[in-house]
Amino acid sequence: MPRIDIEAFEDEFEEDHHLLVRRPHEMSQAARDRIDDLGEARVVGVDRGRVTIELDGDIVEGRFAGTMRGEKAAVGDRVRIRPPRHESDQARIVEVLDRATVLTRTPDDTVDEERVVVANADQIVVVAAADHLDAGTRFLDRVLVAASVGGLDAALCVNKLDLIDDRSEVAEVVDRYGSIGVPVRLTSAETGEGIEELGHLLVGCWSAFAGHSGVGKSSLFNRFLPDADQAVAEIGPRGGRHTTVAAWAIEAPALDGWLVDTPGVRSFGLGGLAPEELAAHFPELAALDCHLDDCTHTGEPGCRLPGARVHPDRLAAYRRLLGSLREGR
Ligand SMILES: Nc1nc2c(ncn2[C@@H]2O[C@H](COP(=O)(O)OP(=O)(O)OP(=O)(O)O)[C@@H](O)[C@H]2O)c(=O)[nH]1
Ligand SMILES: [Mg+2]
Ligand SMILES: [Zn+2]
Repeated sequence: MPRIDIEAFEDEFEEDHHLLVRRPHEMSQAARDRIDDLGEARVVGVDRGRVTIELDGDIVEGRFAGTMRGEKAAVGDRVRIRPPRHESDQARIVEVLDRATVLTRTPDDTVDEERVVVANADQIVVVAAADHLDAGTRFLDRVLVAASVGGLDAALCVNKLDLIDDRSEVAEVVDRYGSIGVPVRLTSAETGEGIEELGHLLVGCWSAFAGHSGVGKSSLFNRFLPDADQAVAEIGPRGGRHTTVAAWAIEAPALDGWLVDTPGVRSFGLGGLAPEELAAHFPELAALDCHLDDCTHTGEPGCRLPGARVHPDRLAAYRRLLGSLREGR
């Protein structure tokens, strides 16, 4: 693999140079012939204007038709396609179809320019490192909101279990998120512990991995796809190197499903959300059935929060996010 200046990507990988980890094949004649019949494909990689699509088992390159200028597609998008005009040309994408689910983030909470992380995924698996659990759960609290907004399921995978001796903090996290219906899996991509249990969660659907850089997303991905060869970092003492630079979807026949590896991001902004909408995406707050209209559960007289059983860390997360979204107004 060529050496790339990873620091240059920072958090802005979408706008920067991309490295496709797997190049599409030349389009086979069979694929060309099928475009007319099928007319529909799924986006598995995006590199600026170039889009890689899966067409009934073939991975081919597509491009937007002239009429689509400015339109963006994300990994997971279903697109309507037309055959290439010339021998050397690519399949032409003429329409991005409506999304069943969408996971979006903003660079931070103060801007509302949303970027699509993945479209049409069934679930998002947040990967957290066992030796950086607090950072991981803070990331998870944000993704849970974004997943609720976008209609996906969410799960937590605590990875790098081999690096910790005392698992009491992990057990507490399992309880905290289990009680709000979030499946939690405990793994080590290094030793293989828990990989089978994680696999059960991934069977039969499109799952995307998300999380901070260096938590082990690509390493887990590779556990299910031994040939995928996703770049894995050697993390330096300062950590936080972005090794995966573009989202990529690959079929995992062993799981009868698809996996999407995404680059680590520093922050998962929720700037597209109005502060007053936030509580509806915290299931334990929505379940309060607070009869006050638009209650933000921050001391309103008659609010049902006092006396209710909400985990203090989740309540703190809610208040922190609410504060940050209000500041962004
Ligand atoms: N000890 C230990 N190391 C792990 C484990 N999983 C991954 N690693 C190591 O952690 C480093 C980062 O792993 P990656 O899989 O590249 O992490 P990533 O989340 O894909 O990172 P980005 O692509 O930058 O977002 C590599 O050196 C891996 O070998 C694990 O379970 N235990
Ligand atoms: Mg990676
Ligand atoms: Zn209330």
